[in-house]
Amino acid sequence: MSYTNSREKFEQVFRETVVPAIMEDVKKTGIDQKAYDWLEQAVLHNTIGGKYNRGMTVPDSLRILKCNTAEEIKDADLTEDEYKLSSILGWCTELLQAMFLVADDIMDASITRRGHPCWYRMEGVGMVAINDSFILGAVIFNVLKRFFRQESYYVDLLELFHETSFQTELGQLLDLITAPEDKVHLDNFNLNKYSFIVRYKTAYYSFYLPVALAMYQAGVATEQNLKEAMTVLIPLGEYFQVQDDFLDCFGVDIGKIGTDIQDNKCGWLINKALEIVGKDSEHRKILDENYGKKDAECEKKVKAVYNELKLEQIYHDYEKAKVEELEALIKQCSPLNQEVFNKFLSKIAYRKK
Ligand code: GPP
Ligand code: MG
Ligand code: MG
Ligand code: MG
Repeated sequence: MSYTNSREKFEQVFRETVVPAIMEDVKKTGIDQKAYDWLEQAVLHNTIGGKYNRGMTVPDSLRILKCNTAEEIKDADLTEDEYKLSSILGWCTELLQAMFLVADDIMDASITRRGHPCWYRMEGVGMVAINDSFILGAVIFNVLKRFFRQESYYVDLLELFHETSFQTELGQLLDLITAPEDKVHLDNFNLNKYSFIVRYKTAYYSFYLPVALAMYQAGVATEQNLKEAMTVLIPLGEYFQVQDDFLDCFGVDIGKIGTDIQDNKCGWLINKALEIVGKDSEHRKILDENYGKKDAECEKKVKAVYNELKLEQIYHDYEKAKVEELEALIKQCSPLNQEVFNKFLSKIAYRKK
């Protein structure tokens, strides 16, 4: 069988293997049917329907990393078992993402996600979503135990999920306290702080994690390989979050409604705008008066400044330069890693959603 990976095939592993495993552990506790059904809904609502860029990267990367040379890649295949196991690791990254998104949408007061109401805004859910977020995180470790307990790299997987969660939570902390409600002070923002926030809240879990998982499964997680992964994937993740920040304001049909301006976020657009307008200008005054206000009219005024500053064009220029920079960085890596990183870059370069 020649290797194919598709959303459908990847989802099938979830529905047929991962969800039943999760639910079997829940059933064993003897919890009542209503809670059982609730959890199944919480799991499905918050995992199915995404792009699966993170999750599908695990099998895609394993297929490459199994090879000895770059020439072997085009004919390389995964056995059914390898595909299934790596997809399970992929689903663990998707579950981690689900845990973060459920909580993030509450913290960011978001309305929709993936074209549906955010979980906490679903009928009858509300703040139970906080506990559901914890459970989405906890079941990762049940799944790892069930399918990877006997592997030599089991402890590495546990440590990786723990460390990555910690990094993401630190990033989220800085993201939140740099954006206090009703205390707008744009001098608090700068690109250094921005870079810390996005590396920690997004890059580690979205980019380093799935590739590092594949390296462990392939048995190639040497210090050198993990270091190369870090060197490329953290900047790649930074680029991804810049895209997310751009789309928050300028995206069309992205399945979620942007909240960054009203939420007073230290995002890429406001940082760029501040850089351009200087400390003492008419534009700066408008930004000071309207950024971070829970008011659609104020949000419009900020967007009008962004348009006058031609931030859309500045973003497109940034994006082109960034992709070239990442390609150059990737060229310095070992041949197989180059293939892994290029594949990941190609999934997100110039994305519109
Ligand atoms: C993306 O930020 C970062 C996360 C979703 C990590 C959240 C971390 C926690 C510890 C809860 P974002 O708010 O810009 O994402 P989105 O635009 O998808 O809401
Ligand atoms: Mg958010
Ligand atoms: Mg957020
Ligand atoms: Mg965002």
